[in-house]
Amino acid sequence: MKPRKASLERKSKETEIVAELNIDGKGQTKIKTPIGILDHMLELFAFHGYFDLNLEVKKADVQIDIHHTNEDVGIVLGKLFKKALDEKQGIRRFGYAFSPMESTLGRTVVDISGRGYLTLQVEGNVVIKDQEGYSISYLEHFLESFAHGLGATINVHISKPSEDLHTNIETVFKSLGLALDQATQIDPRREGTVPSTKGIID
Ligand SMILES: [Mn+2]
Repeated sequence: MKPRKASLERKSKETEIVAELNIDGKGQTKIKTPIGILDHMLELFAFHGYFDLNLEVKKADVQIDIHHTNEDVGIVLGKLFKKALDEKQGIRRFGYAFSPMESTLGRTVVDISGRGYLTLQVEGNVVIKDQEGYSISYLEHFLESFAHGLGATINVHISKPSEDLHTNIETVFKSLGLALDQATQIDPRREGTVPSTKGIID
């Protein structure tokens, strides 16, 4: 099997990002964005997914706010996976995982279907405080950008959400890493073929 690696450089008027990924890695990371909580979450995600990920935001218009940076990191990460998976031969395609933290439970279901779609559902009506400049709506936008960049349907659910944003988000990024690790694994029964009745995933 050829190495499932990719690198990307994305420059826009708003941000400049360089990144490289090895899907079959050891979970080693070097992440540098201006959003501290996102660095922490991307480290957890890659560690639990056994992805080697280097990502650096070289330029960002954070003097406005973190909106563009948060979105563009999501896009780049999604595109990196898409590029490294190439024609997606032999992959399991589906993955799902749960991650508990105290009483909160994050669940992520992934289908690398070619269609970018995100659903994020937070159970109940707990008021989750914004923290470290981040919020649930930034999380949602990040995941949406990632789903579109990758071409995956991603369904995320947070049960018994905490008032603490960090806890909620951490269960999401850990379960996303675990689910994506499963979905990107090679199933020897599919060897050399694309896991779709259509014959392609584009
Ligand atoms: Mn943490």
